[in-house]
This record gives sequence, structure tokens and C-alpha cells, in this order.
Amino acid sequence: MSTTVPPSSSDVIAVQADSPSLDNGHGPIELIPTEEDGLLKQKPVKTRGTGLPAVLSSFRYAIGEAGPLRGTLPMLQINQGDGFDCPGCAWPDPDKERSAFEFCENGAKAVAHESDKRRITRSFFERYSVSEMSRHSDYWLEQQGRLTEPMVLRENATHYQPISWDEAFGMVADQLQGLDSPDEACFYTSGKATNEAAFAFQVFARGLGTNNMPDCSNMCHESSGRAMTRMFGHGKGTVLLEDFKKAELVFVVGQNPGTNHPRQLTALQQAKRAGAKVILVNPLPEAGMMGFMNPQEVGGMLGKSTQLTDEFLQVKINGDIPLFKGILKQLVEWDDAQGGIIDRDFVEQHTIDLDDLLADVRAAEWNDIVRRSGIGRDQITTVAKLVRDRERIIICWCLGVTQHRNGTQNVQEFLNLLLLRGAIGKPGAGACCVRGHSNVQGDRTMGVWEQPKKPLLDRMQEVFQFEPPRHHGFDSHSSAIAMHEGKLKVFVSLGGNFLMAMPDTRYAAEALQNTDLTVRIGTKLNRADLATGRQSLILPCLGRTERDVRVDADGKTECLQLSSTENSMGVVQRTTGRFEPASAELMNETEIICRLAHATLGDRMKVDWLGWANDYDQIRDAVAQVIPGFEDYNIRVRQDGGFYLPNGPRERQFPTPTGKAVFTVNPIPPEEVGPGQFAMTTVRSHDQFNTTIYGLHDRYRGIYNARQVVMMNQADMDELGLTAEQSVDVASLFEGKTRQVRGFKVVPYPIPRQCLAMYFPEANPLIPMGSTDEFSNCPSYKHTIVTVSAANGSQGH
Ligand SMILES: Nc1nc2c(c(=O)[nH]1)N[C@H]1C(S)=C(S)[C@@H](COP(=O)(O)OP(=O)(O)OC[C@H]3O[C@@H](n4cnc5c(=O)[nH]c(N)nc54)[C@H](O)[C@@H]3O)O[C@H]1N2
Ligand SMILES: Nc1nc2c(c(=O)[nH]1)N[C@H]1C(S)=C(S)[C@@H](COP(=O)(O)OP(=O)(O)OC[C@H]3O[C@@H](n4cnc5c(=O)[nH]c(N)nc54)[C@H](O)[C@@H]3O)O[C@H]1N2
Ligand SMILES: [Mo]
Repeated sequence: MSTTVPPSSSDVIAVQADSPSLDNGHGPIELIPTEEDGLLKQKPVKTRGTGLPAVLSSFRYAIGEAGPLRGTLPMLQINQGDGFDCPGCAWPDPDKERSAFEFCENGAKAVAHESDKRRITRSFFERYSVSEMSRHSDYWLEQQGRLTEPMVLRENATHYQPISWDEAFGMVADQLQGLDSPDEACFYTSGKATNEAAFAFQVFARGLGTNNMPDCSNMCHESSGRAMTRMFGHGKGTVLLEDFKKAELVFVVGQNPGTNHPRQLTALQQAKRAGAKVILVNPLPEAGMMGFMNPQEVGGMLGKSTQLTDEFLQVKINGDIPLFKGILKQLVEWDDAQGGIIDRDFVEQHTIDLDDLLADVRAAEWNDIVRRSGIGRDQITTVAKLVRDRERIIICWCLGVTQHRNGTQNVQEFLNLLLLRGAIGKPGAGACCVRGHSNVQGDRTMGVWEQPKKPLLDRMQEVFQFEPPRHHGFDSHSSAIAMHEGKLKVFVSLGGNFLMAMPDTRYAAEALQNTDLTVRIGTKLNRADLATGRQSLILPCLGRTERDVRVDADGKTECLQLSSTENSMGVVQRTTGRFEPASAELMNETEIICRLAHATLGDRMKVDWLGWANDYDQIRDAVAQVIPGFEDYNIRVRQDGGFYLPNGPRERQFPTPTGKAVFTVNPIPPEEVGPGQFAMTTVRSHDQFNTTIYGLHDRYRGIYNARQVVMMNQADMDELGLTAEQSVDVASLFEGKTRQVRGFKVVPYPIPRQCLAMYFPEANPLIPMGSTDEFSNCPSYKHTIVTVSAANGSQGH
């Protein structure tokens, strides 16, 4: 069990208990322990979401996790002007009329998770070796509570030990200074980092001399950014919250807002009340979208639900291009016959390449469209009529479309629809790219990007007086490969859980283990702290809800530090934590980064790192000089509701090379699912935030006590002779390698034939590292070809 076997020496790559373990000197590490699941129970799939049970559930979670006081008080400060920005998702807050409950069940869980009253102290690390910890589930790891002091795992040590902050900073500085090239270092950002932290982080990396800045956006909405930049010249969505009240038609594509963006349901409800129709495009009938009980209203509390979805298009996994091509084809056929459907004025004035799109959709075959989308011709016509008869159209989307090998093209195909109807840059219409992490959009705005643009680097060069690196760096996917190949020696992680977020968990573990030093700034323990480099540091930080005090120049006056974030709609707002820190030893992540930079770079560039560490106003002054749209940052961030960043396409200004929006041609992807095979997608349960597992239930989908499950159509189960809850092995075959997980339980589910859904991150070992989008390089988390077989010795009952 204790030697490392590289995957190339075996054709089957497995990750479970009896597979070859990963040991780089700290003892064998397990990746997907089976401890986690209880006895699987299935209830009917819910047809409506939220309402009183949701509110109760969040308070129950908060009180259980944090104790009554710490739990409920922070919730009342979520998304209030002088409180903190919800650390959950990036959905915006209303500019005015905020309710006292401007949060949702899952935002409340995120806050409660951070306000956890349990603590991990040095005695915990004395008691558990990393190998022992790895035998517990991710759920267990995060349940141990908040990290309280810096810890180090030294070469060949089996246990983490305490280390002082100064010694930790010195250790990182030594490693970074000793590299043959700054490109042997890599700086990963998870999208929770505030603007100030992200800005300091990228200045640090570039000051060292590298653009190796992977971030979680590479696994998330990179495809959206690429598509919007190519077609509109600007990589962000165009819709504002108030547009929902003016829309006539709203598409929700590849998204589960009831669980991942619950406050979006309020916007959809408002749209419906003003007369809009709502169309859901999803292989799964997601509960919140089918019926919605608004917990912020009396009716919702009492269990009265609004039917949100007017038309449910239950596409096959990766059936989105054929579906939208079908809608476009129908519209073009009508326009060819009678005209009046293509918005000719808009198209002529603001776009190019319409003819290419027209040729493509005219040539498309209805047979292919229907077969590959899984949607009948009649339903396509019904939806096309809705589009034909309405002008103010919003399209919302998330990961169901972006995380495919053709993710960028998925997005492009429905942006074609908006352009064709002139549904952009006017009230009640446009592209609503629903971001994930609460500040993932802001991190990119702050310059966290492996492919920085010349103007940014020029500006940084001028302001900070140094020579920034000009060549592109590694994104998430190429960093993993570079680490695996031994090209990266130091991996610094600002939050997040790179190990469990990446595809191909075993490969990702081997990659991290192949470095000299991994450093993670975080609030809680996770598996990335166990599959580490030859040395590892855990640098614990304050959460967003916690008080961060700075001392004034007089050395006596104390005041609260203020940070800021940008939401999905380009609004920059302040966030101030007010709660007692989980430990007196903790530092804000911004301060940690500035101190690391100070230890490493000294005065190599014109940045007063210790000044930045003590006063984030100084960082914001630097941002104002470097990033367009942030003039008077310190003044405007203090205004109620924050400020909007400039957005050209919102005003029908398209900053593409031609100054016009561009139609694109997006071919129907090749059929990859052969006989006996399935297309497998991965989804979040109602009880998790990405790799953080809050609990083992997925209430809306009716799945309880278990996460190692496979959702499958009953007819497919019958064909394979499988019964509910039977144990199965799932294998994916990619470029001659088989990846496998074993002993997962089958759950009959209303999903299209030959399609499966499994949970992220349990299914990640099946997703090959080599399968990514051609344009965005986003891993194809939503489309893996797999086979399913009864587990050894298991039988139906
Ligand atoms: N509570 C909570 N909130 C969160 C998160 C969390 O984990 N928990 N994560 C945050 C982050 S970082 C992000 S990026 C977002 C994620 O938000 P979502 O994108 O809503 O997250 P997923 O659970 O991955 O859901 C993807 C949806 O796409 C559907 N889908 C899968 N394959 C396809 C396909 O081929 N076509 C179409 N049309 N649909 C498909 C799935 O059925 C599912 O409904 O949420 C953010 N908010
Ligand atoms: N199969 C599959 N894989 C996926 C996805 C999928 O849909 N399917 N989705 C992808 C997407 S969209 C994303 S965004 C990635 C997520 O990837 P990441 O952003 O890397 O992962 P998270 O799970 O959000 O990170 C959780 C950790 O963040 C730390 N943390 C929490 N709060 C704070 C804080 O305030 N500051 C700091 N410094 N640390 C904090 C805690 O230690 C916690 O353990 O996963 C990707 N992976
Ligand atoms: Mo994300």
C-alpha cells in the first residue's frame, strides 16, 4: 500500500482505498474515502423549492454549526450596506429596497460554516498524521472547525507542526528566491478572494517575474469570457438586476439557481409577475425552477409556490448547440418566408458576419437537431414562437453550458440568438452570465490572469517601476500538467482546494506532490492540505465576516479595515467583517499576501508592502492608478450600493477589432456516446459549496445520506438489469486509459436516456485531465463518456 505507482504503469487509474496509494514522504494518502456515506434514502424529486423549510434549514445549520449567537447575528448583516458581502455566490443585491433577509438558505450556510465555533488547534495536528486525516471524508475534514495558527509539514514528516508567521514567510521567501526561474512558481486564486487580496497577489506574482496565475475561473466561466469577448468585445454579462422586471422572455440554461443562486429566483419571480415567460434548458427538472416559494414573502413562507418555468426543455447532456441551432433555424425559416424576425436595423448598424450564421443554420438538418438535442420539433417550434413574439429577451447561464469541450461554442450559439433579435444593450434584454464564487469576476478585473493584456502590464510597469513578465503563464489545467512534469516547484494557493476542484483527482494529487513546497491560505482544513508538496504550509486567515482591525499611524487608534468585491453584474461594493475572529493569530488574506511579498521581494519594486498590509486604502489607491474604471476607488467604494464598472455592450458599444458585434458559426459537436455508453455530467448537491460539503442530503433531488451515487434513467437501469440503490462501478475511457470509481449507488432519476448525473467532487477521478475546451481550456466536467456495471458481488434486490 505504500509505494507510489505513476498512472502510466497501469491501464486502470483508480483512487479508492485498495488502489496504489500516494506517498511522497508523508505517508500514504487516500483521495476518495468511502467513510462518508450513510444509508442511502430516496424520496420523490421535489417539484418546488425554498419556502419555510429552506429558512428553517439555514437557521438549523447556523445554530448547529456556530452556536445561536454567532450563527444568527451574522446572517442579518449579509448584503446590507454596512455589513459584509455574502461569501456564497456572486448574484447581485438590489440597489435599493433591500429586505432584512437579503440572503438565502445556502448563503446562510456559507456564513455559518465560516462562523463555526469549533477550532483546529495544534493538538489536533499532534493527534492526526496527514495519512490518518486522509482516511476521513472531505465532509469530516471541514467539520473539524476553523484553522487557528500557521502550520508546517516538513520534508518526510508525518504530522503538521506549528510555525511562527515570520518563520513561515521566511520559508516561502527562501524557496521563491532559490528558484532557477520565477516561472517555477505558480499562484492560484479561488474566487472568494477580495479585490484587495487579488490585486496584491497579482502584483506579487508579477513582481517575482511570472504570469503563472491559474484561477478557479479557468474551471468555471472561462468559456463565457471567451465567447463574450469574441462576439461582444467585452468578457462580462450585460444585464442588470432591474432588467428582469422589464424582460418578456427569460432563458435559464444549464443552471440550478434553486441551489446555487437562490436569490436569482426572486428576480425570475419578478419577471414572471410582470408578464415574462421563463424557459428552462436542463437535463434535470431542477426543483427551484419548477416551482418557487419565496422565503422573503408571506405566501412563500406559507407554502404557496409560483410556477416559474413555462417551458421545460429537457435536453440531453451537451444537447445545447443542436437545440439553439434548431430555434435559430426555425426563426430564420420564418424570416425567409415573411421577414420581420431578424432585427435588421440592429444587425446592420452593430454586427458583422450574419451571412455565415444564416448559411450554417439553413444547412443544418432537422433530424440531427432533434436527435442530438433530445427535443422534439414541436417543442422547438413552441419556443421559437415565444422568441419570435418577444423583443426583450434575457439569457441566463452557468456551468451546464460552459464546462464542455465545446463550452465556448455553446455560449456563442445562444449569444447568436440575442444578436439576431437585437436583444442586447436595451432595457429588459441581454446576456446574464451568472458567476459562481462571490468575487470571481472581481479577481479577473484586478488582473489575476495568466494572459495579461499589454496595457495592464505597461501601466503596472509605470506605477510600480519594475519589468513585468510579458510571456503568458499557466492556467489551472496547464499548471497541473506542468507540476506533474516537474516544471513547477512552488504552488501558492489563495484559498480554494485545487486538488478536489480539478479533474482527474489522482493526477492532480500526483501533480501537487511533485512540488517542493505547497502553501495554502485558507479558513478550514481540506484535502489539498494532505496531498501536498514535499513541504507544505497552511496559513490560516480571517473569514469575510470577521473583524480586521488596522492601527493608525499614531500607533494607537484602531479602525476597521474595509475590503471590496465585484458581483456578477459589475457592481463593486465594500465588505466589512465585524465578528470576533476565530483566533487571535489569524490575519486577513490581504495582509498575509503583502507580508509574503515583503519577505520575498523587499524593495525590488515601488510598492510599500507593509504599508499595503496595514492599510488597504493604499492598495485601492494603487488599483485606481492601474485598473480602468476604478478612479476615486476609495471614495466611491464607501458610497452606499457601491459603483458600476463601465460596460460597452450594455450601451451597444462593442469593443471588438471592427467595433461591431460578431455572429459566429458553432457546429453540432460529434456524437461521442456509443452503444452501452453514457454521457455523465457532474452537479452540486443542495448541501455543499464546491468542495466544501455541508451535509449529505440533496433535499430537492430527494437523495439523502449519500453522495457516492449515480442518477440514471429507470429504462436504462432496466436494460442493464440494475435496481435502485444497487452498487455499481463506473469507468471512463479516454485516450486508451480507463479511470474508475467503485461501489457507487444507482438512483433512478428523471434524466434523459443515456445520460447520468453524479456529484462533484466525488466523480472527479473519472474526468480525464486531457479533455478541455479548445478555446477556453476549461475542463469538460459536464461531459464524460462512461460505462456502468454492477459492482463485484452486488445484485439487484
Ligand atoms: N450553494 C451553493 N452555491 C454555489 C455553489 C455551490 O457549490 N453551492 N458554487 C458556486 C460556483 S463556484 C458556481 S460556478 C456556481 C455553479 O452553479 P451551477 O452551474 O448552477 O452549478 P452545477 O450544480 O454545476 O449545475 C449545473 C446545472 O447544469 C445542468 N447541466 C448539466 N449538464 C448540462 C448540459 O449539458 N446542458 C445543460 N443545458 N445543462 C446541463 C445540471 O443539471 C445543473 O442543473 O454556483 C455558485 N454558487
Ligand atoms: N466535477 C466538477 N468539478 C468542478 C466543478 C464542477 O462543476 N464539476 N466546478 C468547478 C468550479 S466552477 C470551481 S469555481 C472550482 C472551485 O474550486 P476552488 O475555488 O478551488 O474550491 P472551493 O471548494 O471553493 O474552496 C474551498 C476552500 O476555500 C477555503 N476558504 C473558504 N473561505 C475562505 C476565505 O474567505 N479566504 C480564504 N483564503 N480561503 C477560504 C477553505 O479552506 C475551503 O476549504 O471547482 C471546479 N471543479
Ligand atoms: Mo465556479
